[in-house]
Amino acid sequence: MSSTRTDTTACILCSRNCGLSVELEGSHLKKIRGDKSHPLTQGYICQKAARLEHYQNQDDRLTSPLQRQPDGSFKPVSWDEALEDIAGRLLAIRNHHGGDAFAFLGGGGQGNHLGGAYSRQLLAAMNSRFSYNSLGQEKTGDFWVNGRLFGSQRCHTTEDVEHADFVLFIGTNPFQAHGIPNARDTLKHIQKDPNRTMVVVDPRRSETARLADIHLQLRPGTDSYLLSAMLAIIVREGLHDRDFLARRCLGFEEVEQALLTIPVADYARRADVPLDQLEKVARDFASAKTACVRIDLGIQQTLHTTLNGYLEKLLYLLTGNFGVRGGNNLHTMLLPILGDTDERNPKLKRTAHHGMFPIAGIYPPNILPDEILHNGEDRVRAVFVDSANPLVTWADTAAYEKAFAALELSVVVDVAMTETARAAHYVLPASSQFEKWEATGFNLEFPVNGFHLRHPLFPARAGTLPEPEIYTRLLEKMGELPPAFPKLERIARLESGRGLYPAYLAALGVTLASNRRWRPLAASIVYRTLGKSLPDKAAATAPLLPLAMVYAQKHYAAVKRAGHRGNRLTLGANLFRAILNGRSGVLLSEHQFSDLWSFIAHEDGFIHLAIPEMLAELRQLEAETLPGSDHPFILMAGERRSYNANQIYRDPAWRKVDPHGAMRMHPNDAEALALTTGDQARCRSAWGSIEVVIEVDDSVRTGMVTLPHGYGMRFRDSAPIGPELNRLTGSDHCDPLSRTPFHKYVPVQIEKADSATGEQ
Ligand SMILES: Nc1nc2c(c(=O)[nH]1)N[C@H]1C(S)=C(S)[C@@H](COP(=O)(O)OP(=O)(O)OC[C@H]3O[C@@H](n4cnc5c(=O)[nH]c(N)nc54)[C@H](O)[C@@H]3O)O[C@H]1N2
Ligand SMILES: Nc1nc2c(c(=O)[nH]1)N[C@H]1C(S)=C(S)[C@@H](COP(=O)(O)OP(=O)(O)OC[C@H]3O[C@@H](n4cnc5c(=O)[nH]c(N)nc54)[C@H](O)[C@@H]3O)O[C@H]1N2
Ligand code: SF4
Ligand SMILES: [Mo]
Repeated sequence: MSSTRTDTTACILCSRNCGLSVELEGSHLKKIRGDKSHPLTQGYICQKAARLEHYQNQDDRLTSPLQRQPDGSFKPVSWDEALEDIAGRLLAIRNHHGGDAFAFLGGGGQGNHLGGAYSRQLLAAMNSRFSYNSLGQEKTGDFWVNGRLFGSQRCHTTEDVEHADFVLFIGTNPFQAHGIPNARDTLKHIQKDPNRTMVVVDPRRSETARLADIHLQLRPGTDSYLLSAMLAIIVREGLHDRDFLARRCLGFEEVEQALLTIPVADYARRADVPLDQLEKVARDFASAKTACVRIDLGIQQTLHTTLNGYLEKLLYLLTGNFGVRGGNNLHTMLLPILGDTDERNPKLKRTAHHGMFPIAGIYPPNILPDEILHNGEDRVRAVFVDSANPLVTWADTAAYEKAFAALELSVVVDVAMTETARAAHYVLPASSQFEKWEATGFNLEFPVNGFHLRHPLFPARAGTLPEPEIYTRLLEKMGELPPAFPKLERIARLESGRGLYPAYLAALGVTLASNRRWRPLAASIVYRTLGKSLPDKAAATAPLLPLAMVYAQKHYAAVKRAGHRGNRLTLGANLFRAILNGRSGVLLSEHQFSDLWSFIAHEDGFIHLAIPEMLAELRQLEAETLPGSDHPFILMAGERRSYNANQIYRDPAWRKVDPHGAMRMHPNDAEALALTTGDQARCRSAWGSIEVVIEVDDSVRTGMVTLPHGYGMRFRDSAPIGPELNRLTGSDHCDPLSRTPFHKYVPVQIEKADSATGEQ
C-alpha cells in the first residue's frame, strides 16, 4: 500500500506554466491545486491542469526504444542497440551528403525546454543549421519585426495587461488560451474596474469578447485594414506622442506619410466594423493614461501576418505606450530560446528548395515537406523530432506524410506513441516531465521576471531516459564526445562543497578552447562533469550555472533587487543555487522601467520605426481583394477551447465536453445548409477534406466556421479522434515573408454528409 505525499511542480499545458501543489500516491497524481508559493502565478490554475494524470499515466506512453522492421512493424530494442545504429546512420548521412541533409524538428513543447540545451547539440554535431519548430508557424513574423524595430530578433516584447488602463486584445482569447498572467482573474479585474477599458478585436464573440467594453467583430483576415485605419486616425488627429517619438524613435515621418494616405472609412468598411466605433477605440487607446496591446494567433495565422505584427507594434510605439508600467515592454530571458538571424546577412544558411532563411534561428515548418521531397542532392534526408507531433500539427498533413515516407532516417523522441512516431524509423521513449528535472523558457515578464526549475516527482518510468541522457549518449556514440572528462569531473567534485566554481569554469574554458568541435557541446560536457557533483541527481540542470552567471552579470542590479545576494563574482552562482533549491520557482530579476532602453540592440539606441518591406505591403493593401471568394466559408482552423491542450493529452477521457471537436457555425448558415447541432458534415478546402460534427453557435460571424486545435490524434490504435485539421491546410497557404500558415483563414466548402451526397 502506498501512502500519499505532497509536492510542488508546474503545469505543462501552456506557456504560463502555473505553479502546482500536488498530492501524489505511488506513481499517480491524485490531487492538483494551484501553488500559492509560486512567485508569479500565486495559486492560479485553470480547469485543464487538474487532468494531468492523463498525461503522466496514459496508455500511449512509450517504455522501450522501438525500431521499424521491413514489414512496417516496430520491434523493441535496447537503448544501446538503438543509439549505436542511429549514430552510425547519422554519421553516414553527414559524411556522404553533408550536414544540410539533416534537420531537427521541435525541441520543447509548452514546458520542457531544458532538454533543448542538449538536443540543439545534435544539429551542431551534424554541421546543420536546419532547426524547424512550431514557433516558425506562429511567432516568427513577430520576431522578424522585432529584429527591424529593436535591432535584434532576440528583443522580445511583452505587455503589462495587469496594470494598463486600456487593454486592446487583437486576435487572442486569453480566457481560454491564457498567455497573460492569471488570465481569468486578470480579465475579471479589468471588467469590474469602471476606470479601465477592455477592447477585443475578434471575428468571434469569444469568451474574452463577452467581458469586453467594446468588441470589434471584424471580418476574418482584415486586421491589417483595421489596424492601419486606427493608426491613420491617431496620426491625422495628432494623437501620437511627439515627445516619445523624438526621444526614442527614428523614421516616424516616413511612417506618418504612409498612414496619412489611408482611406479610413473604406478600410473600416472592408473590416466590416462601424467607423464611429473604430474612431472611438483609436482615440481612447491613444489618450488613455496607459495602454497596451496583447495579440496572438488571430493575427499571426491570418492574411498579412507580418504586417499585422508591425501595425500592432506601431499602435503602442506611436502613442508612447512603451517602456512604461501598463504599456508594452521588452524583457529578459534566462534560457536563450531565440536566436538573431537577419536575412540581410549573406552568410545565413538558406534552404535548398525555397531558399528560405531562418528567423530567430528558426526555419518555417510550411516549407519542410518541399525541402525533403525536393529532387536534388541537397535535399533533407534525415530528421530528429523531439517534443512535437508535426504529422498532426504542422500545415498539410498529406504533404508531411509523403515527406516522412521519403526520409532515409527519422527518429522521434517523445513520451507517447504519436502519429509522427508511427511514421518513424526509430522511436525513443523520454521520461515524462514529472520524472525529470525540467523547466520552461517562457519567462516573458517585465519588470519582474521569474524562473521555475521543476524537480522530478516520480522515478523515471522503466525503459525511458531523460533527453539530456539520450543526446549525450548519442553524441558519445557518434564519437563527438569522449566517454569522460576525468579532470573536469575531479575539479567539480572539489569545488562542489563551496557552491562556487571558479576553478571548474576556468578548466572548462581551457577544455572548450582546446577543441573547436566541443564548443557547441558544452551542455553535455557540464552535464557529465559538474552535473555529477550536484545534489539530488540534478545533473541535467548543470548548464543553468553558466546561464545564471551570464544573466547575473548582465542584469546585476535587477538580480540583486529580486533578493539574491553576492558580488560580481558570486551572484551568478548564488542565483543558480537559488534556482536549484527553489521548489516553487524563484524571482530572477526586478528591473526598473528605465533599464529597458539598454535592451534595444540598435547601435544608436533608437527604435527604427520605418521598415521598407512593411511600408511597401501597407501601400499595396488598398489594391487588394480578399482571397477565397470561390469558397463560401472561412474556416478558423485551430481554436483554443476549454478542453484542448495542443497534443499533450492523448486520452480522450480527459475531456469533459466537446468529444468530437465540433465545428461552430452561425445559425443562419446552418439553416441555409439544413444542418443542425450534432449533424455530420463534410468540409473541403483546396488541400483536403474531412468529416466534422456541427454545433450551431451564434458567437461566430456568418460565413465563418471554427474547428478546435488539439484533436486528430489516435489513442490505443483508434482512428483519429476529432478533426484532423491540417488535412485542410496547405503548405503554400502562408505569409510570403515569414512563411507562417494562414490557419485562421482557410477557405472551405461545407455540405451535409448524408446519403443524398453519397458520403458517410
Ligand atoms: N485551451 C487551450 N489553451 C491553449 C492552447 C490549447 O491548445 N488549448 N494552446 C496554446 C498555444 S500553443 C497558443 S499559440 C495559444 C494561442 O492562443 P490564442 O491565439 O489566443 O487562441 P486561438 O483560439 O487560436 O485564437 C485566438 C482568437 O483569434 C480569433 N481570430 C480568428 N481569425 C481572426 C482574424 O482574422 N482576426 C482576428 N483579430 N482574430 C481572429 C479567434 O476567433 C480566436 O478567438 O494558446 C495556448 N493556450
Ligand atoms: N491548423 C492548426 N494547426 C496548428 C495550430 C492551429 O491553431 N491550427 N496551432 C499550432 C501551434 S500554435 C502550436 S504551438 C503547435 C503545437 O504542436 P507541436 O509543436 O506538435 O507541440 P505539442 O502539441 O505541444 O506536442 C508536444 C509533443 O511533445 C510530447 N511530449 C510531452 N512531454 C514530453 C517530454 O517530456 N519529452 C518529449 N520528448 N516529448 C514530450 C507530447 O507527447 C506531444 O507529442 O500546433 C500548431 N498547429
Ligand atoms: S493550462 Fe496554462 S493557465 Fe491552465 S493551469 Fe496550465 S499553465 Fe496554467
Ligand atoms: Mo503555439
